[in-house]
Amino acid sequence: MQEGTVVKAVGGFFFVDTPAGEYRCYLRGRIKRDLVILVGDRVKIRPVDRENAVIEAVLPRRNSLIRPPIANVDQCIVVAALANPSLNLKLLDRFLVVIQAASLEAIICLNKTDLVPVSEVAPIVNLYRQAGFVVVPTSVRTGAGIETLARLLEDKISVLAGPSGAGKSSLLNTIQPGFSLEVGEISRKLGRGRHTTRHVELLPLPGKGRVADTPGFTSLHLAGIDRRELMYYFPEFIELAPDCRFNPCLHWREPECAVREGVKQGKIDRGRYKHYLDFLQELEG
Ligand SMILES: Nc1nc2c(ncn2[C@@H]2O[C@H](COP(=O)(O)OP(=O)(O)O)[C@@H](O)[C@H]2O)c(=O)[nH]1
Ligand SMILES: [Mg+2]
Ligand SMILES: [Zn+2]
Repeated sequence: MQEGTVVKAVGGFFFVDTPAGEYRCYLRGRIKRDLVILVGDRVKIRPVDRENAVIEAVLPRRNSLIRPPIANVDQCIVVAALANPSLNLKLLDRFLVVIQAASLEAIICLNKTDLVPVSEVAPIVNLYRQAGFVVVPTSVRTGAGIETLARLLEDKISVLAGPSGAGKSSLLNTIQPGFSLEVGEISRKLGRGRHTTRHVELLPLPGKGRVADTPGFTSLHLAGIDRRELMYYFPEFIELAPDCRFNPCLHWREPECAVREGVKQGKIDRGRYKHYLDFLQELEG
């Protein structure tokens, strides 16, 4: 038996990447009924010949996403353009919440640095680094940051998220020219058109990493997140929260709240805190 990762599911077959190469696999009738196999699943296979194999077992998942349907994702890279389309920090913060709520590591890629002066890039990079995130400023035009981004994708299963036009496809094409993903393509409307049946595939990157070929987190509803849980997706709050007078503290109107104090003292960014309150209110209904 061999262990591998399901990288594609097409027409009842599962393509499984193993140290001995890729196999086209099918499911044994016995386990077919009670198993839903997702791209990203780790499976045990029994080769029939050098190209075909039978899936004997599916290993427990670390996590799974619904849209796109994919298991065992290590991280999600939020790609936000610094300009064109203009940077929307509330939308970025919303992406960060939704990604962390799905138990994924969130990494921020600030793309199109070529379109804004350096003096405008640094404050945003610092803001999010101080909040506790890994931030990579990139430009497909100048090549800045591309190697750093490529290194972050090594050996990992990643999905890219972020608004349409931010440069997700361009970045992947630069890292792996073989992809030839369409650039400047209008975002696909889910639930309509011929793309709805489009399969998910984990594309191979240089350095053994893989990336989902569809943008992740197209739905950014906060629904399902507990209001008391929201604060954990603002990593910069965590350090200060133990000093709040109340426990638990929503860091909203409670007296002697260390997080609010941190905002006043400039330890926590006012904009981030505002977005936290906005999301908290959104979760009230
Ligand atoms: N100036 C500039 N334009 C970029 C950069 N990256 C992507 N673009 C352009 O932005 C547009 C949208 O890119 P695309 O990769 O399709 O974005 P996606 O919707 O996130 O996949 C295209 O016209 C790209 O050529 C960059 O770093 N700098
Ligand atoms: Mg694209
Ligand atoms: Zn508090």
